[in-house]
Amino acid sequence: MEKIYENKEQFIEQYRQHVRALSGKEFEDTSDIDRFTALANMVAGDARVIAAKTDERNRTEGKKRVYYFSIEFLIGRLLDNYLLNLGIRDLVADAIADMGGDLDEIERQEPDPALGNGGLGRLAACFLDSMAHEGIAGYGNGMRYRYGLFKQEIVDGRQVEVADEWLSKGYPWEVKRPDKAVRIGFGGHVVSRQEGDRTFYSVEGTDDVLAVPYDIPIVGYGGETVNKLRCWSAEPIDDHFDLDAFNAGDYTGADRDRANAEAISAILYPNDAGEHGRLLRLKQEYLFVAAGIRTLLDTFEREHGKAWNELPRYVAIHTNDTHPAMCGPELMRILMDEEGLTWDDAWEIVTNTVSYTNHTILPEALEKWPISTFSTLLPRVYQIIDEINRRWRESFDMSKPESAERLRATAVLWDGEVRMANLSVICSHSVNGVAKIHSDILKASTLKDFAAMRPEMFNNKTNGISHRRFFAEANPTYAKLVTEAIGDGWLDDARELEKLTAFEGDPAFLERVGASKLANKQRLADYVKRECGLTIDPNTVFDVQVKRFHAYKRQLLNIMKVMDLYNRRLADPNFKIQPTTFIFSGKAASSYTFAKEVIRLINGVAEVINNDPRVNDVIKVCFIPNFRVSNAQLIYPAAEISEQISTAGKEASGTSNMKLMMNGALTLGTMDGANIEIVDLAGRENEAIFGLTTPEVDALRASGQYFAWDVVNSDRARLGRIIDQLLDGTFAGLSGNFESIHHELMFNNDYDLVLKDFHSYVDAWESLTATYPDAQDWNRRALHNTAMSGWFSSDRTIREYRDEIWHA
Ligand code: GPU
Repeated sequence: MEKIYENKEQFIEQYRQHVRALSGKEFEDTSDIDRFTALANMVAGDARVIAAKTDERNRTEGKKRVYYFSIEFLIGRLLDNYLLNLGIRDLVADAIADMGGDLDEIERQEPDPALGNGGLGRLAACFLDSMAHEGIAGYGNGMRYRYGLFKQEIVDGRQVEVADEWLSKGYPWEVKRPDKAVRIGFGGHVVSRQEGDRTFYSVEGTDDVLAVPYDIPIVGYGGETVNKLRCWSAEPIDDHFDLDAFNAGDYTGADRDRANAEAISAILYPNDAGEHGRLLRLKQEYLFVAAGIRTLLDTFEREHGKAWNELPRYVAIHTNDTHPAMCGPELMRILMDEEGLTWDDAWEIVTNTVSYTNHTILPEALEKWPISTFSTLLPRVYQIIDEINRRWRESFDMSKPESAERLRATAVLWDGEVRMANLSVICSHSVNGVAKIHSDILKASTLKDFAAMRPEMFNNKTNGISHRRFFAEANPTYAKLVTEAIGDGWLDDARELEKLTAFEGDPAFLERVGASKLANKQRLADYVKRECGLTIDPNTVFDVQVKRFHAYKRQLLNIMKVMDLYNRRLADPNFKIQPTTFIFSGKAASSYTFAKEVIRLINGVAEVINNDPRVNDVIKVCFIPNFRVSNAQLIYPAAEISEQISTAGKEASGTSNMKLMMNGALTLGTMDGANIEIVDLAGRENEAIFGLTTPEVDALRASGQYFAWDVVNSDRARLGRIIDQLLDGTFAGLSGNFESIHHELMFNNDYDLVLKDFHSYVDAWESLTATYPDAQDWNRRALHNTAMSGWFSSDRTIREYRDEIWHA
C-alpha cells in the first residue's frame, strides 16, 4: 500500500498546519474537538485526492457503476476506520502521542451519525466499506437526516427518546454540493400532449423542493479506492423567503416554505421492521429515489450519451428493501416522458438494471401505501405503477386454475393499497434474501407465487459484516494476537482467519486469547461504570444480547431466564449458578409499546437483583443505554455468550450474531437466520442450540394445539412464579407492574412461543455455562469461532452480489 505520509515528522508538520488553519491556534492550545475536526478534515482531503484518481480510473476503464439505494446508512464513526484503511493508524497514533495528544481521545469527539435503525442500515454501511475494498465503482444513495435515530435515555427504567443533534458540532466528512441539486415535484396533476402518434405526459402545478446532496468519502481498505456516499437533504426552492410577512412581524410565516421543505429530511423514522404510515416518509422515499436516479442518468449521459439501451451494461441499481421501490417507476418516467422511449423499450432497460433485497418475512413489515395518498402525492409515478400493474394482470392466463390466487398474491395494487414488495419484485431482475433459511422461506411462502413463476430470479446472499470495523478496529488486543499468529493478510482476505485453527491445541496461545477477552471485559466494565454508575465484574461470564427490541427477538425470554435463576437461588442458596453479568442494549421504536415494556422489565429486574446481596455475587443485570455503532464496538469484543434467541423463522439473518462470533463469543441460539450458517461453519458442538425449529414452529401453529395457560400450569413452580411476578410487585419498584407483558403471554397465547422454548433455553444456558470453568476449552471454542467467522466478512457477500447480481 502506498503511504500518504512518508513518516511521522511529515504527518506532524501537515497536521499542525491544518490545526492552525482551522482554529488559529497551536496544537498545544486546542481542545480535542478542534483536534478532531482538523484531523478529519485532513484525512477527508487525502481521501478526496484518491477519490479523484478512482473516478478517473473508473472512467477510462469504462467500469460498470453500482448505485446502492438505501433509506438508511448507519456508518458509525469514520476517523479510526479510515486511518486503518489507509494504513496509517499506528503512525498517526504515535505521532499524536509525540505531540502530547491522545488519538483515542480525539476519536471520541467524532459524532456517531445515527442515520439508520439497526441491521438493515448497518448492512448498507458495511457494503460501502466492502465495495470500496473490492474496487467496485459503488455509490451509496441515501438520506441526510437532520436528526438521526433518537438518543435513548433511561428514566425510572423507561426508555425516553431525545433528539439526536448529530450535526451540532459540524460534520467534517461531508461536502455540500449545491451545484448538483435536483428539483423534485410533489402533487399537481397529470397533463398529456400529442406529438405525432405519441402521447406524452407531464405533471403541472407541482409543489417543488430542492434535493441537495452532501457527499461523504468512502475509503476502501488498501487505500486504492475511494467511493462516495451521497445523502440528500431537502431545501426550499430559492426566493422562498417572504420579506413582507417578515416586516409585518410574522417571522415564522416568513420562512414557512423553508420549514415545510426541510421537514422532509428532518428525521429518520424510528420504526425497524414496522409500519411506515406517514406522508412525510413517502416524500422521503421519492426524494432520494428521484434525486438519485436523475444523478446517475446525468453521469451515464456524460459518459455514454443517450445510448439508454446500454444502461444495464454500465449501471446497476440496487434497492435495499422496498423503501426505494420507486426506482423502477421513476426510471420509467424519465425514459418515457423526458427521453421519449416507448414503454417496452424503457421496461426492458429498467428490469435489467434494477435488483432488490428483501429483509423480512414479517407481514406487518411489508410496506404498503393507501392508493389515495400515493396518487395524490405522486400522480405520474402512480399512473406508471397503475400501468405496471395492468400489464402484469394482463400477462396472466386466467383459464388456468392457479391464476386467480397468483394474481391476488402478486398484484401491485390491491385492496386500495400499493404493495411495495410486489412492485420491487416486478421491476427487478433479481430478488434475494439475506440468509439461506430466509431466502428459502421467501421462495416457499412470502413470495412463493413469484418464485413459482420466475424461479431464476430468486437467490440468496447471506449477510456479512465489515471484519475490519467490527474486529480489527473494535478489538485491537485480539487483532494484534491474531496478526502475530497468522500475519495481517486477514485484513485483506478474512478467509485467512481460518489459519487460526492451527492454534487450537496451543495452551499458551489460548491463554492469551483469554487474557485479551479479559482486557476487553475490563474496558467495557469501565464504560458501564462511567455511563451507568454500575459496577460489573470482569471475572463473571459476559452474556450479551444487543439489538433492536422486538417481540420476535425475544429479549423477554432472556430476562425471564434471569428471573428464574434469581428465584431458584433464593429458594435454594446451594443452587449453583456460574457467576454471570447479563448485558442488554438496544432501542425500541417510540410507538412500539410492548417492546418498551420489555425494556422497562429488564431495568426493573436489574434494579432488584443488583441490589440484592443474596444473589449479586452470581447475577448482575446491566442495561446499557443508547445502543449505537460506537458503543457496539466496545460491547462485541467483551462478549462471551452471544444471545441469538429469536423465534425460529422470524429473524431474516441477524448480523450481531456474526460480529459476536468473530469476537470469540459462543452462540446461544435458535436455528434461525444466519445462526444456522454459524453452526454449519463452526460445528454444533461449539455453540449452544435450543428451541423449536422453523418446521416445528409452523406445525405447532398449524395444529392449533398450543395453549400458553397449559404450559404455565404444567410448571407452576418456575414458570408460574415468573408469570405471577409480572403482576405482584416483585420487580415493580421503579415504575409499576407489567400487565401488558402478562397479557401478551397469557391472553394473546404467547405468539412468539416464549413459554414454549423457556425450558430448553434455560437448560441450554445452564449446560453452556457449566463448561465455563474449563477456561482452556472455552478459549479453544472461542478461537474456533473466530477462525471460522471469516466467511461472514461483507467482502465475501459483496463479491457474490458483484458476480451474481450486478455483473460489475
Ligand atoms: N431488518 Br425489514 C432491519 O434492520 N430493519 C428492517 O426494517 C428490516 C429488516 C434486519 C433484519 O431484521 C435482520 O434479520 C437482518 O440481518 C438485517 O435486516 C440485515 O439484512
